[in-house]
Amino acid sequence: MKTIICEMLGIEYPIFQGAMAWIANASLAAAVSQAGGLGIIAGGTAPVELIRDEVRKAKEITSKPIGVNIMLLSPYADEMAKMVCEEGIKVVTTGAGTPGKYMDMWKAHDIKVIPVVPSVAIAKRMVRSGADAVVAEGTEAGGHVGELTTMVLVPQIVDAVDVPVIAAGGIGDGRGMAAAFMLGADAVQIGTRFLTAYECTIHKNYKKKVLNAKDIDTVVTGRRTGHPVRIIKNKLSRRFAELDQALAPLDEYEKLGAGALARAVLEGDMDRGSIMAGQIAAMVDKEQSCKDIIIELMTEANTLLNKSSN
Ligand code: TUI
Repeated sequence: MKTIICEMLGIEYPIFQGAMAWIANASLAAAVSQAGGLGIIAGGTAPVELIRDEVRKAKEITSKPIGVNIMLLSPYADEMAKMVCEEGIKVVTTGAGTPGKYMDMWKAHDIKVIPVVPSVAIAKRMVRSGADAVVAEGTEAGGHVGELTTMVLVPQIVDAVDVPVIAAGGIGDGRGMAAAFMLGADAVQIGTRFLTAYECTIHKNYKKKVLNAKDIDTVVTGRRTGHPVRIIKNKLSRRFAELDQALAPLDEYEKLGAGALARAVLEGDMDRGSIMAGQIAAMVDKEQSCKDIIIELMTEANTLLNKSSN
């Protein structure tokens, strides 16, 4: 299943690994790239030298293409934007904002720019400013999310822009992948399924939470702040709900959320930590290598798509 995205990026399979902040490091991204997908190192809100190290480590593990995601709310976004040029990265995805001001610099370094977008209007704006493709991310995804579902968002963006579209949010197996292709996507981006990969180095408590999650176990917190975030329900999500109820000042959300993702990922604090995961967590029930995940996805999706074309 070679698509226009495979050709554009020089990858074997049309599967991106979602750039999960504090989670998508050299170990995970290199394993996905080595298996033929596109591994993406997440910049998140980490200092730039930490991410530069991850990029260098990943390049020691694999010579295949590796992407970097720049989270545009990060205080280090400007430095991160320069770092990808210095390190010879050829694919950049962006999240939580518009990367227009970096576009000329990235183009001059022959970098393919693929913003993640939650709506048609933002997708069009990204393409006007020079995006090579867009990731259409539905609200089923984990982390910072928009309002629209993948089912609704992907076909509308496919119709609205003339660049390849990568579908994200709620895709965790070959059925979801095949469905995304039916909606017109040229690739998929998958985050949550990779949380339980052997090469994913998050705390074992985090993996257990994902493995045990049921269908209604995620919730979107902080809608009032303008930065809604999907996490697995826990004490922290209930505290956020209390702030909603009390119409608390918005800086209280910030205080509660500060450092919470790192607490979950690194310390395994499942009460006060922010356990970001998509709705698909309920369907993740085993630990596997990235290679096995990708083979399973491709086999299932190919079988379904072949059946539908007969
Ligand atoms: O970025 C994500 N997901 C994320 S980022 C993250 S880390 C974080 N840290 C602190 C605060 C918030 C998050 C965890 N998960 N997904 C991609 C995404 N991008 N979803 C939505 C958007 C988006 C939203 C608005 C992209 C562009 C946009 O443009 C607004 C504008 O008008 O510029």
